[in-house]
Amino acid sequence: MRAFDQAQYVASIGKLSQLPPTGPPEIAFCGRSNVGKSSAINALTGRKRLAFTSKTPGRTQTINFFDIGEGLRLADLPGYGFARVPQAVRAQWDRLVGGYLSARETLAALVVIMDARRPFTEHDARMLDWAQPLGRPVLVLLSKADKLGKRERSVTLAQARDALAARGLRGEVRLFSSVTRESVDEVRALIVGWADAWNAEHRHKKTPGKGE
Ligand SMILES: Nc1nc2c(ncn2[C@@H]2O[C@H](COP(=O)(O)OP(=O)(O)OP(=O)(O)O)[C@@H](O)[C@H]2O)c(=O)[nH]1
Ligand SMILES: [Mg+2]
Repeated sequence: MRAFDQAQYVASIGKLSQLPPTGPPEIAFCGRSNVGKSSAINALTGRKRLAFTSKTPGRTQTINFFDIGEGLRLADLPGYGFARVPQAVRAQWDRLVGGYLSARETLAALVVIMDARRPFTEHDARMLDWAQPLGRPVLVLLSKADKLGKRERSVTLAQARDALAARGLRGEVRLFSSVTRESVDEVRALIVGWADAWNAEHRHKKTPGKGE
């Protein structure tokens, strides 16, 4: 297993023109504001404050990149669906996140994080409709699963799997908690699998001497 605990901050970008050069396959973490994207990255890397978290929705406004060794990069995306955000900020989100997701050649997979207590909101559905044509594997994490009771857990999980299949998305669903670290090991393994698959598929396509 790759060294998640040796994750390194790479860059924060507020404009597409600032994107770091493509390198390792990237796994993008998207989801509504305050759903726990940055907390999930911290849980996966075993670090408290690698990605900044906050009780105030809309904390992450930039795309933040973190390298896990040489063959994997995580991208923490700004959240969507926060009602009190002015229209100009929303337009900026569309440009930045939409532009990144649709054009980044090294995007290997998407992690779409939803609140396990209120999954598949209208905004989440739009995000998945967005993701579908990208053709990348999708992992839906039902976050804050520590807040669910036993019965709610199985119902939520089954409903989420159905919702994903109904949209024709290739992917996985897991209950997740940054607090109890539920599913952390499994999610690490899924991410590494997608990054390795991406590396295996793209490495042999490289033309020697031309770089990437
Ligand atoms: N109980 C519980 N709380 C969580 C969990 N994950 C995150 N939180 C809390 O939810 C709040 C938001 O977490 P963040 O990780 O900052 O959320 P985010 O999705 O990155 O938010 P934005 O950057 O604003 O889009 C914080 O108060 C976290 O402590 C979890 O698994 N369980
Ligand atoms: Mg965040």
